[in-house]
Amino acid sequence: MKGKIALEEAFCLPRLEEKQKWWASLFAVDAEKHTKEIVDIQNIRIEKMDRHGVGYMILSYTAPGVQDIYDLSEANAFAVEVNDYIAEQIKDYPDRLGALAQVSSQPLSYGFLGALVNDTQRNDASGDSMIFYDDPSWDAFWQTCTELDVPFYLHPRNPTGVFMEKLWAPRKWLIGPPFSFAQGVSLHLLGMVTNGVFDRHTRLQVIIGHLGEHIPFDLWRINHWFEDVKKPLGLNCKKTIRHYFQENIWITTSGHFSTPTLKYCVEEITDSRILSSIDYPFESFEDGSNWYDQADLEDGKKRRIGKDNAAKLFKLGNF
Ligand code: GRE
Repeated sequence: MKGKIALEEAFCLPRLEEKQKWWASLFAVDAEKHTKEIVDIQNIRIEKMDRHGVGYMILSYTAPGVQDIYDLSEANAFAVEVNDYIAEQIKDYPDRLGALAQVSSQPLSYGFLGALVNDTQRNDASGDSMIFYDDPSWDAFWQTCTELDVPFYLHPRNPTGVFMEKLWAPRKWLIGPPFSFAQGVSLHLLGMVTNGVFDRHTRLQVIIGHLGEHIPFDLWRINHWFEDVKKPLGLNCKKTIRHYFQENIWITTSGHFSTPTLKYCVEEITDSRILSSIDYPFESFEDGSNWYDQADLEDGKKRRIGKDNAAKLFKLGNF
């Protein structure tokens, strides 16, 4: 399929290449290749886009990014540096490359298409304390997102502090994509649902990757327990979990290239809330694109998930 739009696609600042090499060594079989790909914006990436029919790519800064910096002025400075850098890198490719802003407390600027946050914000040096965005103190931020009418991508990050030590370190092979990433993001997103963020900000649009970070597979059970038990006990979010998945939440195919699983998600949450993505360079560009191109999916659905939904959500025009 030509003109696909991909939107969970990472880059890293070249000055942090060494740090990225270390990070890649934790996750990537070929850390050298991974590092080359993640610091590249205009060469390897665009060549792969041309080869695999990706018309437009929305880039975001790799995890944990700003969310790992607990000093506010340092966090602000890093967000500004990243945003300045990517704005400059993409400015000559308006038809091919867009970006999501890194945010700390600076306003969204540069015509970014939305913002991406890597799960919880570290709130101290130890990593024991973290900030979730389901607290009413973040209402002004959500209001800004809805006023600007831009979506917010809730991306995973690595566990920190005592949580890393007690829960994950003894089970280290579950850290990251096999399990901990989905656990972190699904806790955070369901916290936003149950703590009323989408009731206070009814137009807010939040995207989660990896075919919904396990939540779609539990929709029936979550819905049953919310509606039949937790609401009678006091849970007071106004709509059902299924409603929020129709009105506020989007999922992407990033890093989850399974046709039966995608079809299941289409059945549960419809093709109008799903966006194709790769998760490059954590996953291979070739695997993600070839899988999507060959997936046994009706043409209209393939087109909507492959590009039309993203073009509309990000106001990109026709692809
Ligand atoms: C990511 O998307 O940020 C990511 C990592 C490490 C491994 C896989 C992955 O940071 O998808």
